[in-house]
Amino acid sequence: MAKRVLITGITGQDGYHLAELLHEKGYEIYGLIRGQHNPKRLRVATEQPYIKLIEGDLLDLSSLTHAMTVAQPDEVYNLAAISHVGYSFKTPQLTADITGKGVLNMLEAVRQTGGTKTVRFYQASTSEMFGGLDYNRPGKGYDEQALFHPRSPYGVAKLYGHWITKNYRESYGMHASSGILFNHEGERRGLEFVTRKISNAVARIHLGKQKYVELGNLDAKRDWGYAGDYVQGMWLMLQQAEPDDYVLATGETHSIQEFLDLAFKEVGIDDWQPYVKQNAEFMRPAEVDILLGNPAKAEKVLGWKRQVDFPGLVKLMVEYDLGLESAGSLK
Ligand code: NDP
Ligand code: GDR
Repeated sequence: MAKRVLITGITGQDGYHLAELLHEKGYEIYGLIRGQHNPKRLRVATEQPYIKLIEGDLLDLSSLTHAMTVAQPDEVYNLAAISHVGYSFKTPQLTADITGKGVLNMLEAVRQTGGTKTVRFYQASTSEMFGGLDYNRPGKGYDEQALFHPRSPYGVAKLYGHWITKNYRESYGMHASSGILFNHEGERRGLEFVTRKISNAVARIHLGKQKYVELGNLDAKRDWGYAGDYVQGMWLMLQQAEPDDYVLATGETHSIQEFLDLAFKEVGIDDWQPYVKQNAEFMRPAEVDILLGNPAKAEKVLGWKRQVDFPGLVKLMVEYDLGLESAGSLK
């Protein structure tokens, strides 16, 4: 019998890659979709017709218990969230409700539909919980034992989600695991995130459709991997006999300026300065200056290893956007 899975956040970047992976593995896939008129429904129906969509919202427990009843899943991946750090400063309460309390709602839906001992649960935790301040292991990177010090409403809400997942594991014996994932990007990344904003702008500038790109802080450093590699790690976590928490990261950190260097070089531009303007609108009230992860535990226990390196990631994103923007326009 095919395994059954319920994925929240199915219209997001990770929902796309995870569904592709689980489809290859023969899963029967259910995806939660919100809103009475969600334009992304058409994209999913066209590109991934094997996904059965169920209407629901992380804010509405009744819709989540209904989704559980329909999907009868063996595995639940809770990927839904307000996921943009900058936006979370503008909507702190909504972020707390969706990104924080929404996790509790999903866990309760599993419990209330009798899945405590049968359903395996994945929570999308994040390196934003570390916040970059207590960077007390230079060169070694944050691992599962590092101190949390979130620096945004998003990071704080995710920390609640992280701990409530642990609490359901300890209280009810649920097979509930959190992946503490560092930034992962790719051709499906939303245009509001810095890597995709750059790769898309580079393609448009090359094609004469745009003159420059406006960015915020160019000095921040991130541990950037490829989303397709990271969903493999999520799946591996739920295949373990025991639930646990794991960091997924590359173990390398690069600045936004390094990303710009490589991205513009892809289209033959060595000096990107004339094409980048700084705009305070994209600065955050509190910034995470540097993130570097230590994936040693995931590599040892799960046998997980990222495949795409930093130059490979930048290249694949710019190439994808050159293809898209040559064919039409995303904007
Ligand atoms: P995206 O922003 O691409 O996707 C977020 C998804 O959440 C969308 O499908 C969105 O639906 C859905 N969603 C938002 N609010 C609700 C709600 N109230 N009810 C139901 N669904 C909702 O995020 P990613 O795919 O990049 O990330 C997946 C998860 O992993 C997120 O939780 C994110 O915080 C976390 N994470 C991501 C990392 C990364 O680098 N990508 C790193 C670490 C953690 P809609 O399309 O309708 O808006
Ligand atoms: P992040 O990703 O905040 O790390 O969260 P994002 O790409 O938004 O920002 C990365 C860094 O780039 C700086 N920056 C800009 N960011 C955006 N979005 N737009 C700009 O114009 C810009 N200019 C500079 C930011 O200040 C920041 O330092 C992502 C999300 O996927 C989270 O959901 C996830 O949990 C973390 O990664 C790990």
